[in-house]
Amino acid sequence: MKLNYFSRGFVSMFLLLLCSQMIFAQVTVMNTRCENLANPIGLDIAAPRFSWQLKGKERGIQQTAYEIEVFSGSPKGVRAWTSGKVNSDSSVFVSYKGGNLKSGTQYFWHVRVWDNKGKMSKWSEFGNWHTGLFEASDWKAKWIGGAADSSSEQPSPLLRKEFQSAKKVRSAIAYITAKGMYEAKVNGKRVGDAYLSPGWTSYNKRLQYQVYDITDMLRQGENAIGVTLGNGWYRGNIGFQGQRNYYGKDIGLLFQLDITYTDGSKATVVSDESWKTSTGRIRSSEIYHGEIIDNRLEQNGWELVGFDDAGWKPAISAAPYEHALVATLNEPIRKKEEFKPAKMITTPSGEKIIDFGQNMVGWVKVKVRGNKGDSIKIYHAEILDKSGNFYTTNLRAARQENIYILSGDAEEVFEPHFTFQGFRYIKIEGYPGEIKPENFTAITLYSDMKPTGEFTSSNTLINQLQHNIQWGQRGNFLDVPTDCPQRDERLGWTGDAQVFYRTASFNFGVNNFFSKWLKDLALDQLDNGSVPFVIPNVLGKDASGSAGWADAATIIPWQNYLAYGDKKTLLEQYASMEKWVGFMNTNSKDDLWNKGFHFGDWLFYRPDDDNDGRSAITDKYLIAQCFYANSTQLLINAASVLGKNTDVEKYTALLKKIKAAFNREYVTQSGRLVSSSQTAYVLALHFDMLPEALRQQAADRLSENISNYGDHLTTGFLGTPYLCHVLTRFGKTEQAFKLLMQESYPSWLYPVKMGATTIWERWDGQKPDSSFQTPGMNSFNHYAYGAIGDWMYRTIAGLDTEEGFAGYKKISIKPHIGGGLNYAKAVLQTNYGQLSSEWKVDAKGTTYNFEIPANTSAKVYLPEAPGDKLFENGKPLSTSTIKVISTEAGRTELLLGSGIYNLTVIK
Ligand code: RAM
Repeated sequence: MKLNYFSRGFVSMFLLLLCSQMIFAQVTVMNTRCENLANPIGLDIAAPRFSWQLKGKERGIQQTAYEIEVFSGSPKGVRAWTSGKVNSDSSVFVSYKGGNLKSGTQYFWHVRVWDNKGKMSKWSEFGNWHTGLFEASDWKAKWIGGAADSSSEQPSPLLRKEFQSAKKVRSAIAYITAKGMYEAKVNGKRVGDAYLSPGWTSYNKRLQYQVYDITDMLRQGENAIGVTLGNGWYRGNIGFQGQRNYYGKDIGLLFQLDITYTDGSKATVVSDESWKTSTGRIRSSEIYHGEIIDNRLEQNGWELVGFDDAGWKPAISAAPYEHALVATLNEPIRKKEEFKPAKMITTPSGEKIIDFGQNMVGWVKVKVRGNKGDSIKIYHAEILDKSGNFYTTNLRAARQENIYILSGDAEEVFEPHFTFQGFRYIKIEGYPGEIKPENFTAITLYSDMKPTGEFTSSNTLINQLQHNIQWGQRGNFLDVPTDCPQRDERLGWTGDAQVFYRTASFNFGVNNFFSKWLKDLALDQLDNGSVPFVIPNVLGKDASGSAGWADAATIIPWQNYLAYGDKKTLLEQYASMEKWVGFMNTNSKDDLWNKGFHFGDWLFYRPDDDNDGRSAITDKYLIAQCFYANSTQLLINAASVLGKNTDVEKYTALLKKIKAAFNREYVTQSGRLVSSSQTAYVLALHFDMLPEALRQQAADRLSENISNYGDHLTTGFLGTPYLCHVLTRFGKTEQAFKLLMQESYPSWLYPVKMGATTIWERWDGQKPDSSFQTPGMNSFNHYAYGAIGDWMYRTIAGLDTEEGFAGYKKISIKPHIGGGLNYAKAVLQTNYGQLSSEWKVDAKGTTYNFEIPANTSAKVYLPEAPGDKLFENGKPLSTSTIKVISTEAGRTELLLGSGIYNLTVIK
């Protein structure tokens, strides 16, 4: 047959199409990240790790090989590395293995993969990262300080510099940090969208700098830089004993701008004594106490070219920073949600109040018109008292008030810079004219972690609880995990962080946030291995070593490994983990750690009318021994993942002795614990302290204890996170559901019923008669008890990483139906992609919907009996390709490859 020209063309096109279909797999590579971030700027990691996700329509997609290419300067630049085709199913945390990376350089990378059908994907889109400054000698800038005046107010120094940018700019990269806090402007525009920079690290050990691409902000010719400094954590009041200047008396700036012109020539603008300084409108700023802004003192145009700075002084040359300058690893603090007033209230005592409807962390932007010298005061509170008046006693010494003084020029807009407030309500004083809702906007500020998890159910109270948990995390993940955001505390309490870690890792991407904080933990750890109560440690070395707090050193790195498969952080923390176990070991006698100060099961149930001995007191040394064992176990786990076999042996032998000592000291022959509290049984069971034969009876005692309290929990910070997990493990999920659904105090839903919008520090922060718990310790935004979120995700929805496989490479889905719910769903953005589990119950039966990301597989355990009728997409399961691993009474185990599944069970 002869083909004419047209049909020949058609056929070859068709063949080409067919070929490309054969060559290119159905999979696409997407969501590429470098060190968990999309196109990060300022990484000082010598071998950054790449991650990507596979997407495709088919089920059961697995990666069999990958290839990565890295170029410097541009996607068409010099090739810095090619991995070649590597046979591997790794798509998360694949390390760069090329030559040494250069300082201050942008690198571009892409990746392609081969799937389990032998097909190759297209190259991904290019991702990039910009390296930080690897060597101290890369810094040409000098530390400078600003104007100070003798007033006790400590006004914010302003620093300015004009410079020429002679030619057309190809790139302009600014490296900035401060002792204190900074806000930088170039030609009057704010540099970047991060707040409270440079964030908080253990400043007496290391300080993070930030990197900004400001190419678009420069003009050919004259340019101006203006930087404002604030006290911040560095020298402001921090800690609850009124202390100041913890890290030093002087704040300062380090600024370096590296310009590359289009002709390839370079110029650098640095902070030095040629800069000028003065003060302006920010008269005082303090983290706890708020900010005072006096617009009458604004130096108009000071951050612009041509400003007359004749009256300004030369910047003071400041002492260089003596410790490590490091690039920023975690997401910066950014402005997030905005809230308009929900209600305007005049209280019984006549106060003018705005209710924003949500307890949050950030500040309020205020618009106003008035006369020169008018002064507005904005006070912040989390809650109203019994009579409906503004309540601030629980803030202790923290004033959290912003004072704005008007210049009288047209409309003025105020918002603070170097402070933050924990609040739902504001009280306004001195506002000229009518207080109108449109002039007040609440803005939240927190570390810009990626939202990764959602849990929803058919119960609105539980949904509100989940909302409160997430809002507790938003407000308190402010560069460090703080205990609370409002009173004179706001510190990185280690205990709180460890109890909440697992829940946190469901709700948001916290891998970088915690990797950064753990570095400070290791640095602040004492030489004897003890771990401070708070990180960064501002309470002194004696404030350390409490069981359940110091164990953040072992618990968080391990759980971070489980949640993300992050072996590098585990390896980096290993020495710190070992040191902490070493501390407990050194302080033990006959393998019993029963020395030192411990917070114990902090804020456990202790009713006011406690004359019937019902306080749920747990022996603090019993607790300590449990955590000693747990930390040792986690050290063994880490050692085994990291291939440290001698350590595995050494610590396994130690663990045996720790448990034996526990049983000698705290357990009767029949298995009763010396403290018959819920927490005692929970810890003993969760950490496998008891011999196998004594476990079930202990679980029964726990269960009986709960029933004796009328299905109420009595646990504090340390028992609460594991309580429901232990009940589930010992076949008592129904009782765990009862605790979760309990609406009367003490319970998770009691605060919800009382109108909470965040998690409270205490089970009864506000009593049923609306009176308050003791004001010295009564935060309404304290995430610790939000640790129940972990059980909701892992047990109700049943989402977990399979034991022995970290980071959801292999998944376990084990839903639990109960609590009167007829619907529950959890979604988690894993490193591999979206994972979800949903169940619905109705009269006909149960429906399950699952989504399993590509390059993973999931073992699904359905609580159904073999006799039940199982369907996939309406067809009997037996006719589908789904592999049934096993069936036994009350359980069917399936193996699912990636894809979307709909399973129904007809009763
Ligand atoms: C409180 C903190 C924190 C707790 C410690 C023991 O002051 O708020 O929540 O961990 O004490």
